[in-house]
Amino acid sequence: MKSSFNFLNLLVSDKMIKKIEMLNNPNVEGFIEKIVELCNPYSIYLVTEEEDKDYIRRKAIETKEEIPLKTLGHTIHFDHPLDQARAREDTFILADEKIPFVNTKKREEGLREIFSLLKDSMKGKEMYVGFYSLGPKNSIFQHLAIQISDSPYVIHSENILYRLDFDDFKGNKQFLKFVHSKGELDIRKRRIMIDLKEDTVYSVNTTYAGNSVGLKKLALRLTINKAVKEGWLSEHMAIIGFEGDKGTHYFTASFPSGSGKTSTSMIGNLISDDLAFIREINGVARAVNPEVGVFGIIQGINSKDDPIIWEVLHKPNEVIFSNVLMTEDGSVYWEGSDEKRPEKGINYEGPWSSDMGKPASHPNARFTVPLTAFRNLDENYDNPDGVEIEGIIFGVRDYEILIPVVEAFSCSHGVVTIGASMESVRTSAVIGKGDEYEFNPMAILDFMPIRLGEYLRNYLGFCKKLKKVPKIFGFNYFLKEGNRFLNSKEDKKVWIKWAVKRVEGRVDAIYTPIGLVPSYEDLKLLFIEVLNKEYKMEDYEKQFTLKLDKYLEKTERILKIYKEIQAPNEVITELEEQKERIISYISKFGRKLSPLTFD
Ligand code: SPV
Ligand code: MN
Repeated sequence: MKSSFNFLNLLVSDKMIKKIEMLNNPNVEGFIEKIVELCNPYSIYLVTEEEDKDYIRRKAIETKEEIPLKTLGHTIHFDHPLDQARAREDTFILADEKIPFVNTKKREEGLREIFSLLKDSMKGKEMYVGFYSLGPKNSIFQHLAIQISDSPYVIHSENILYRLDFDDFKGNKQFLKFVHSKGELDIRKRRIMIDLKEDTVYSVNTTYAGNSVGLKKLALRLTINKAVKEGWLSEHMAIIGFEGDKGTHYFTASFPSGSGKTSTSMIGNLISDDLAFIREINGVARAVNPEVGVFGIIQGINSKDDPIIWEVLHKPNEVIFSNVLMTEDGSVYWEGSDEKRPEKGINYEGPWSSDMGKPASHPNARFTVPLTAFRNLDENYDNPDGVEIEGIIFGVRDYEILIPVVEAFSCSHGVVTIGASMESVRTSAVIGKGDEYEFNPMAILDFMPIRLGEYLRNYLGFCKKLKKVPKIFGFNYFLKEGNRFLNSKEDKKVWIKWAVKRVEGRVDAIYTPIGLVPSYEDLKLLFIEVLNKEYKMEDYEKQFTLKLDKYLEKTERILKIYKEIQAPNEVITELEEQKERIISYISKFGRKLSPLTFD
C-alpha cells in the first residue's frame, strides 16, 4: 500500500519510509508531517527499536551534547547556566480563561508564539522521532507518546526513562505528542506551551530535562487532565514496596522535588521514584510507573547514606550525569559526595577550580539511569496490572510545624488536611529563590493544568470508589529546633516501619486533633528493631509535641485558599472540622500539646 506520507524535501532513508508505512496510522503521519513543515529539518530519524538507541548514543557524542566518561556507558551533559531547573515562569497551559495557581496563556496567542519560535528551528539538523509507552505494555494503564526533538540528549534521556514501543502505534491509535527543539538556546526565548486540547506540548530554547523531555513533567500535565476526566489519578508520586511481617506492602509517596522522595524510594523495593498512574480496579487502588528510569538529584549522594544509588553511579552501566563537575581523568564529582573534592575540572559554566569559591556542581545536578540498574528493583515494576496500594505518604520539607509522622482518620481527611494542605520549602529543582515556604498540594501544583478544586473533587471521588482504602500518612523529615534537625537521616526508616505496621494492623496509635500518632513505647521498640538505636523520651517529646497554635494558623491559611477558589464542599468541611478540633484542644491544653499527655 502506498503511504500518503509527504516527505517534502527531506532526507529520509527507505528504511524510515518502510517503518512509517508499516504503522498505517494517519495520525502519526499527519503529526510528523506538520512538525517537519514547521521545523524544517534536514533529515529525519525514527527511533523504534533497540539498534536505534545505539545510533542516538553515538549522535549525542558526535554533536557534543554528551561527553563520554572513563567508566563504560557513562556520559556527561551540560545544560546552559541559566537552564538548570524547571522554568516555571516560561511554562504555560494554553487556556483562554484564567485559572488560579496555573500559569495560563490564551491558546491562539500561545500557539502563534511557539510556532514562530519553532519555525525553521531544525534547519540543517536531524529530527528524531521516538515512539514510547507511558506505563507497561498490554495494560489498561498505558498511554502512547511520541517525542520529536532535534536533541540527541533529549532522545537519549527518553530512551533510558521510557519504554520504547513502536508496534502499539499500529492502526488508528491516539497518543500524546511532544515537540522539542533546542532552537538557539536563547534562554530569554525559552518557552514551554502545553496544549490540552490537542494533547501536545511544545518546548524550545531549553535542554534541562524537566523542560525538554516531554514524557516526564510535560506529559504529567496532559495525564492529570485525562485522569480527572476519566476518574483515575496521575500523580507526582513514587511507588515503593516495603517489607512487613505479612509480606510486601506497596505505598505511593509524594514529596516536593528535593525533599526526600528518592531516598524514601531506596528504603524499600523500587517501582517508581517520581510518577504514578493509579486506578481503581475491583475496588482496590492499583498503580504503575509510567517510567522505567530515574532522573534523580545527585547533590548529597554519598556511599554511606545512599549505598544503592552510589553503586548505580559507579558501576559500568548507562548513566547520563548532568551539570556535575567533570575532572581531567574523565570522572565526575558532585557536592556532598564523600569522594575527595578535586582541585579543578569543567562544569556547566566552563572551567572550574576550587579557589573560585563556587560549588563544583549545580544543586539541581542530576543523573539519568534505567530502573534495571537498581538492586532494590521490585519484581512487579513492569507488571501490566500494577500493584495494590495500601498506603499513601504525603511528605514535606517543613522546618517548623509538622510532626515527623501522622496518620489520617480517613481517606478524605488525609487527602484534604495532609495532601491538599502541603506547604513546603522551595528547593533548587525550580528556577528562582530557594528556601521559601510554598503551598504545594500533593507536590503537584507546578504541574496542575486545571482547576485545583476539580483535581481534588476527582481525588475525593476516587477515595469513595475504593472498597479497600489505603491508609494515608503525613511525613516530615525536616523538623528543626533552632538550626538543628531533630531527626537523623535514617529515622525515616522507623516512620515507614510504623506506617507498615499500621497497614498490617499490628500497632495502635494515639488520637490527636490532627490525626493518629505513634506512641513512645511503640517507637522505642521500632528504633531498636530497625536502627538498633535507643530512642529517648525527650527526643520523642520534642519531635511529637503538637504546636497547636501553628497547626491552627496553617489550617486557617489553607482554608482561606480553598474558600477563595471555591473548592468542593468536602474540602472546606474537612478543614473546618480540623480547625474546630484544634481550637477545642487549645482551650483544654493550651498552645502546645506534649505527646506524653496524649491519651
Ligand atoms: C522534579 O523536579 O520533580 C523532578 C525533576 O522530578 S524534573 O524533571 O525537572 O521535574
Ligand atoms: Mn519530580
